[in-house]
Amino acid sequence: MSNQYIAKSRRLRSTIYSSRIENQGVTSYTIYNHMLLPAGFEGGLEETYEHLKNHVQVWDVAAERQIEIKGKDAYQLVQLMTCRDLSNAKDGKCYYCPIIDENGGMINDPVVLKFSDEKWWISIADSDVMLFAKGLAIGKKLEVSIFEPDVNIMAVQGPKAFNLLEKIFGKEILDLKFYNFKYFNFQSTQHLIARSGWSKQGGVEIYVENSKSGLELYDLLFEQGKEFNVKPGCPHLIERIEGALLSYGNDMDINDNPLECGLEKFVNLDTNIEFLGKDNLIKIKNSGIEKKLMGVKINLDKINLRSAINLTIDDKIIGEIRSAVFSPTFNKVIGIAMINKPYFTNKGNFDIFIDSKKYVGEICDIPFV
Ligand code: THG
Repeated sequence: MSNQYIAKSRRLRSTIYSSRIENQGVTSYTIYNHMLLPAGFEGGLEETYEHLKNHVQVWDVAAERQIEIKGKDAYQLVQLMTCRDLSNAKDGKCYYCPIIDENGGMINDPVVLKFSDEKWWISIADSDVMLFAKGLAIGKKLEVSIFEPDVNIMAVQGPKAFNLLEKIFGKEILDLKFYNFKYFNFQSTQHLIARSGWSKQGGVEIYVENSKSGLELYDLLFEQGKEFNVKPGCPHLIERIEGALLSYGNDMDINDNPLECGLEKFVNLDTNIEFLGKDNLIKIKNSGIEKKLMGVKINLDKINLRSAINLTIDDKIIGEIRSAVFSPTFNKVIGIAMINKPYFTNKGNFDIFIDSKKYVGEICDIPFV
């Protein structure tokens, strides 16, 4: 098999950190929101996994783009797009929100930041939410402006994240609560920092608006982080599957609704908010879902999924595996699969064929335990 390279261009946008990570051992990229998102670093998947779980990493996640919704009708538009009730949302808080279409299909699963009723950021996964928002706003004649501000997130993740952050920002950073955000002073500027991030190891995300100062901060994190064994990193396939953090476009897409994706915690059908797809989601809830995202474990020591693979019982398709990786913790391949009714309640065994060889797996709950 040959190795291919991504031909970089203006359209596949670089980030303000690209030149840094390319001197720090980035080995692969994926494309996310038309932007480079690092996908691997020197050392390989298992070594970087151990490192993330024991130390601290700084990630270039600038591809988690912000869509700013600003103006008199900003709340109305944000609420129109999500089934999560944001009517009591507080300024300075983050909300994980399914964005759905008129059928209840998943458009995106962003983190939404509320600054005020009239200013929100939607920190999107990989789909063109800005265009969807603009269409809705134009159709509904809403008084809003919608644009992508120049914000480049770097995440600081890992069990030693706060040891490092405290050295730079002082004790105040330790008081930041999960899914809250605040501006913190750094040299002569301020940076928005949220206690969040796409790992279960703890840490923050720094929403860099001033790139010169952001790069100074990036460099300082590495200088001050030496004693904590800081390394560059990126969202980690093993860690995120073990923690069941969903990846839009991989685990779910517009053909799946949030109830099927296990996101019922973020679906509010009993209040009087107005959002697209509400009637359909109520119908789906009443009749019950036909498929559900579940965990799977397979007796295999490696896998490289490029597309979904069917799972079968006695040659009958019972679902498909959508993300998978070998987990050193479980010493098996683990994955996230969309499983048809009634198999998602039975949690039995299934067969999977890879390179025409048959392997056996079992359905389980996520997060994996
Ligand atoms: N941070 C920011 N923006 C993002 C992501 C992020 N945009 C793209 C992508 N990630 C969006 N997807 C997710 C998926 C899961 C979570 C966050 C963003 C997540 N979930 C928590 C969990 O499952 O533990 C639950 C959060 C809650 O309880 O409210 O963190 O990572 N800025």
